[in-house]
This record gives sequence, C-alpha cells and structure tokens, in this order.
Amino acid sequence: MQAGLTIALSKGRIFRDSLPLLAEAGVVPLDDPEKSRKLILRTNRPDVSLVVIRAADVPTYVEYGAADLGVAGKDVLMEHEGDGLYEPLDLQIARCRMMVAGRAGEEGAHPRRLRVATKYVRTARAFYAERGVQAEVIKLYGSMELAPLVGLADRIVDLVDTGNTLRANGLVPMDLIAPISSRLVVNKASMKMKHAAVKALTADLAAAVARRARGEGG
Ligand code: PRT
Ligand code: MG
Repeated sequence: MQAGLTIALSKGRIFRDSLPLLAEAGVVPLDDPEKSRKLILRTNRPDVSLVVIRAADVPTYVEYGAADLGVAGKDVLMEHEGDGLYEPLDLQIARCRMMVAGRAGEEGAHPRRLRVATKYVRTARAFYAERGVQAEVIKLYGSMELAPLVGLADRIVDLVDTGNTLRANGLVPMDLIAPISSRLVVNKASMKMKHAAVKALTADLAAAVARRARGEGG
C-alpha cells in the first residue's frame, strides 16, 4: 500500500454514479474507464488513484489492502465472506432491490423442496434458513430469469430495478429480501494508518450524499 489513497470501483453503473460524488469530494479521474483500457486511473489529486475492477472483486481488494477504499453494492457485500471491512457510508447510488421471483401464478406454497437459482447463494440460503423453508440453492453466474422457464428452478433470487427483465420473461416479484444501494467500504488498516485522509474523504462524500438527498446539486 502506497502513501496516497487508492479507491476500488467497478465499471458501469457504479463508476457512473460515483463520479459526481467523487467530483464533489474533489476527486476527478484523468481517464474514462469506459474508453481507456487502463486498470489504474490517476486523478486530479496526485495522492488519489482509482483501480477499476469487477464489482464482485471490490470487497476482496479492500479487505487485503490492495485498495484503501472501495465502492460496492450491498448485494456484493452480503455475499462477501470474511469480516475485514468497514462500511462507513451508504452512498445511495445504484439502488435496486434483492428479490425472490418466480413464474406468475406460482406464488403459493410449494409442493416439494423449493429449488432456487441465483448468483447470490449466501443471501438466498440465509433468507430461506431464516424462514425455516427447505430450499436447494443452485448457483448460476447470469441469466437467472431463464431458470424457472426451463424447469431448472422454482424461484430465482436476483436484483430488480424497473422490473422489466422479470416481466419480459413472465416472472413476478414475490418477496423483498433487501433494499440495495452501494456502500463506501474501507480497509481496516487504512482506517488506522491513513485515518486523516480516509476520514476527510468519507466526510466529503457524506456531505455530497446529504446535499443530493436534499435535492441540491448532483
Ligand atoms: O456486469 P458485470 O458482470 O461486470 O458485474 P455486475 O453485474 O456485478 O456489475 P453491474 O455494473 O452490472 O452492477 C453493479 C452493481 O449495481 C450491483 O452489484 C448492484 O449493487 C447495482 N445494481 C443496481 C444493479 C441493478 N441496479 C440492476 N438492475 N445490478 C444489476 N441489475 C440487473 C439485475 O441483475 C437484472 O438482470 O439488471 C436487471 C434487472 O433490472 P430491471 O430494471 O429490468 O428490473
Ligand atoms: Mg451486470
């Protein structure tokens, strides 16, 4: 870990939605990750750099101190094992809902052991265990919506935003597992060793989030 601060982000919606908040905190990347193939982006601040990685890898980079801070969806954090992260701030970006869904008309009680297809195995297991429902959780890496249509599963657990993806596949939302938004995460050692810098950036981001919640700026 170098002297400055490294922030881990994923491309796509998290990067897009983080940019205005980072800008309000005085951090502006010098390259656009959607156009550049660089994985390390310098910023206007010589002491702050960004690393652009897969969304699901952000907690790992931050836990191991390869990045001091990161922005990760609550969905990804709920799946991440281990306890090596602080989560000091809800950035209230990239919001959606973690939901159970299934085929329309199949909302009722289920005759046999429920089969649940999902990328979010840990979250799905915890949800059904908490309710005392026997569920066989089948790990998929994408296109979960297909599973109930081809008889692979009775339910899926996935993120829902507009609901268009579910609707397009004849599926309906059934249970809300958790509201999802992206969180600022911080490496535990960085929180101690780089306390002033981490604290200042966190406070600036918190102020930007609050301004936005009041409908000012952003
Ligand atoms: O895509 P990639 O494989 O690189 O990684 P990723 O899918 O983890 O990254 P990305 O950028 O797609 O998502 C990053 C984060 O955005 C997630 O971890 C969530 O915290 C958050 N987010 C917010 C979402 C959505 N909204 C969302 N709607 N992530 C995914 N979706 C998908 C959802 O999985 C489903 O396929 O969009 C579809 C549903 O959208 P609607 O509008 O049709 O309901
Ligand atoms: Mg995606």
